[in-house]
Amino acid sequence: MEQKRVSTNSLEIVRSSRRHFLATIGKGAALAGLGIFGAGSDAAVKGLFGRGLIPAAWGEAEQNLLPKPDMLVHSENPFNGEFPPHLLDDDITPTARHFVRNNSGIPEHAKSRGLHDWKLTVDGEVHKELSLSIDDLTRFPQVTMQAVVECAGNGRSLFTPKVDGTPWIRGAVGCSEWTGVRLRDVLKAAGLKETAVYTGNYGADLPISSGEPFSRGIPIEKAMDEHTLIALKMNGEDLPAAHGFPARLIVPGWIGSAMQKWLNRIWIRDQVHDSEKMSGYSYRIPAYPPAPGDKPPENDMVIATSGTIKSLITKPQSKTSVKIGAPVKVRGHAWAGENKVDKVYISTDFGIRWQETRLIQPAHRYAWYHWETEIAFGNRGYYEIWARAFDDKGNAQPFSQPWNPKGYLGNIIHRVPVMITA
Ligand SMILES: Nc1nc2c(c(=O)[nH]1)N[C@H]1C(S)=C(S)[C@@H](COP(=O)(O)O)O[C@H]1N2
Ligand SMILES: [Mo]
Repeated sequence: MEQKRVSTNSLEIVRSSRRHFLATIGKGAALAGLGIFGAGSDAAVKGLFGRGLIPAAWGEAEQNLLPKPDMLVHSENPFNGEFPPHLLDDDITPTARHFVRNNSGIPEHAKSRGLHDWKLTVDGEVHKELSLSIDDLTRFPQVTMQAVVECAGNGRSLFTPKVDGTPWIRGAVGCSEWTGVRLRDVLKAAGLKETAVYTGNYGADLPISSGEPFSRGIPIEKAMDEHTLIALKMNGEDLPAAHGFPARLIVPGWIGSAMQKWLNRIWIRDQVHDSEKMSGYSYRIPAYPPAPGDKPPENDMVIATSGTIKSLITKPQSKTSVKIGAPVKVRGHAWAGENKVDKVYISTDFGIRWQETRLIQPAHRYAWYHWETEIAFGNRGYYEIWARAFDDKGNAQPFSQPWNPKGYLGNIIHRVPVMITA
């Protein structure tokens, strides 16, 4: 089940996370004043946290530390936290800025980085059962690629009527660089039987209360796709504890829950994986749009796979003040699940007129597209910058989105308020 929120007030969350952070790291001087919504903190943000800069306190020794500096913490156990859009401006998301989404606790061996008894088992519909150590895995060809990881519940708090579950705003998404081995190379080594249709992925994290451990799966075709990885590194370093040390799946274009962390078993199934998290309302969406608030019968729910067309405005920061006529750089990212981003438009007059932005092609098919433009405002007052992305299949972000019982795959347009002064 999705975890209950610990607080309903995001400012409260920020304060408590910051207090925790200052207490834990004790390097408050360098990082104080970076209140996520704080007016006047922008200069500090730019100085210390400019594009590509990693907070000083987030060195190698602190890679396992949570919360990450300036994270909006939704819950501590299990740990769930995200960043506001203006802190996601980097082209490649630094580990220090990547959201963390856990259904249960982080395994002890991941925290202590113990590898001695770690093994990845591949069993089920295979000719040869495998039990691989990290050394075994590093003998397969290593691949590095940027890939968007996004929680299916990103944007959940923007659904009306409200839905249960971690109230992600817009920051449960990142595009880091992942290094590891192709899942298909490992599956080829095991030799898939003709009966293989789906993977059942398992990790070392145990449920906090009762129920099955978190486990999901992917169809064999996606498992055999050259872009699907067993990742061992994130941004060039061994995976941090929170992100699945020592190994996790990266299933590009698909919802984050497909990307099992602390991976220790891949069970090849002769049917669609039927774990708890593949059933009922878990990571499943209605086959048709229900009336808002209506829960369709379970039989009408289908497994969520690819992400949707989305964009994020990372500059300017929400509530920035600008002078009439002053140039404003607007930029951000866009991504489209299995599809390609075609265009990103922005509007500064509440959606009446739209202007196309410069779209920068991604480093890799499943990496973030970046987009940018420059605007100026001719009048004073409260305005909003709206962004709307289109994919190559004619899909676009909606102004008002269809509802679903768990608030998955929300992609309503992003609106950033700005104050224009004389
Ligand atoms: N073992 C395990 N893997 C997991 C999860 C989990 O709770 N346990 N959460 C999943 C979900 S729902 C998401 S969105 C991604 C989040 O990855 P991240 O924490 O590295 O951002 O991990 C996925 N893999
Ligand atoms: Mo997720």
